[in-house]
Amino acid sequence: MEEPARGPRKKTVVAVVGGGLVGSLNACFFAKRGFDVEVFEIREDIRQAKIVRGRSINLALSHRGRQALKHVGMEEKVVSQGIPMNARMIHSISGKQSPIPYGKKGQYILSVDRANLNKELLTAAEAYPNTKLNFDHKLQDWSAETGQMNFVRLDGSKEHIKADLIVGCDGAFSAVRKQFLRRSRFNYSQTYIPHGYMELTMLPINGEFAMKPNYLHIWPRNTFMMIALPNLDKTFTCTLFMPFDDFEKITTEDEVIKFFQEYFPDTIPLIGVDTLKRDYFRLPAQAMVSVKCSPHHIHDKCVLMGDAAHAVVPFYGQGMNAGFEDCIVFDEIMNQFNEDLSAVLPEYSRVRVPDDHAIADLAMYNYVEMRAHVNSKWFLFRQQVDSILHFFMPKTIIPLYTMVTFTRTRYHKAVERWQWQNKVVNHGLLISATGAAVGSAYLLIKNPPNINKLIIPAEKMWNRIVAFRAS
Ligand code: FAD
Ligand code: EGU
Repeated sequence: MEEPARGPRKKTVVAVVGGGLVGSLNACFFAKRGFDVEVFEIREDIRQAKIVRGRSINLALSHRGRQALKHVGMEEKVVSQGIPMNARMIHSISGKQSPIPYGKKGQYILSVDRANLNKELLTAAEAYPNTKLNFDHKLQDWSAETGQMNFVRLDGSKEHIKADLIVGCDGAFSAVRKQFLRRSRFNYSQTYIPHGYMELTMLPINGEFAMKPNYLHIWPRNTFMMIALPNLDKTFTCTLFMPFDDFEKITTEDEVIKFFQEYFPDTIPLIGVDTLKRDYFRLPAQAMVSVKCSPHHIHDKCVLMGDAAHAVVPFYGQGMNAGFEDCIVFDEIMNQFNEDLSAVLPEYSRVRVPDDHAIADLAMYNYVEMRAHVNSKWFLFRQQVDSILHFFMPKTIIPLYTMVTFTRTRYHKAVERWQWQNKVVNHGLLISATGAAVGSAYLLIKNPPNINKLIIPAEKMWNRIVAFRAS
């Protein structure tokens, strides 16, 4: 890499491995600081490719992600291409729809198109004169000693490239991370959950959205769940979450329809019987993995961000948001330590690991919670309890999803606060229950009931038992 005559610039070369959501955003952050940035991405340029295959089609963008986009001047552009979702819409089996707002008026999350967001970020990164995008570059391995990376291209050729800093943004199955695994005192855990997911498209009906657009539609059915997010082209992308075992039990078109008739009957006319039969078998269900590791860096040479550092299950809508926030946190520490990488990288791990672990745990916790007993009634009930408590004690009780989704409260602080709130609430309940018990005891002593009226005659009791056994 020759140094072109382009005025004063730093010698430090930053290699961003992975040109996905976090990699392309991170390239902007490093380019803005004036580093020489090289992005290496295994795929072809998605802005030219005709078919983009990838993971989920749309995503929920919330406060943390927006703040990161704002740092590189991309917030407005991305927001203008997103669809606000002001509330969830809970669909019960009977087809009843109940909205639950995310917060006050004007508090909303955004449904954004993954491919479009990625394209915009690549274009933004490329606009910096000190950034170069290298597509069709697959990282094979690299050396922590020399900083040399080995790439393979589609034509089989190899390239060996050196960088001062390697930023691993290559996703949940990170090749950059592989080198971490060989080192002593590196912690690593990965868990596949028994659920898979499948995406189904709900087309517009008479040129209009098939359901209300400004909602995150949810069909909670204990072990099954479906979620739908709106797209700009007036379609919805429905994501069905279900244990792999159950996906495998459905093998014929008729079984698909039967399954939907039983659990998601209101969606059949909206998706359409034929579309449903076709889409269900188009792609097999996809797996979901949770990855935690620490530290997130090696010396002053390499740092992991985004899914490469913390793949989380999607049950909080935070994977991308957390990855985007990684970029802000790193940037803040760069300011604090004057871009001295030997100080910045350890500090980044120290500060960020607890938060990345916290969001991975929260997402997993919510997965377990949802599949255990969350049907539409329970979901409505829980959210209502939260908002009632918040209404009466707005300074004391803040719902967990609010802290996670609408603030930049550090994830691990949000968890601590949530646990504290639960204690306060349980304590409150205990006091009320004790009060109620003491109160009733007092009233009973004051007005003793007629014992004879309380004892149920044996014959009546027998009738009850028979009735119970028959039911
Ligand atoms: P990726 O998006 O995986 O990008 C990694 C990039 O690296 C890719 O472009 C890949 O081609 C490239 N790469 C991989 N290996 C190499 C290599 N060896 N050499 C070179 N390049 C390589 N998050 C949210 O915030 N909100 C949501 O609503 C949401 N919903 C989700 C729903 C589902 C079903 C799933 C599965 C995830 C969801 N997420 C959501 C999470 C989100 O998709 C991820 O957190 C996000 O994509 C992570 O971005 P990333 O750039 O770190 O990784
Ligand atoms: C899952 C898959 C509702 C997109 C968690 C809420 C999600 C998303 C929720 C997917 C749920 C679950 C929250 C948001 C969001 C809710 C949240 C989950 C977007 C606790 C495209 N989750 N998701 N919680 O509160 O905080 O609405 O695939 F069903 S956005 Cl599982 Cl806020």
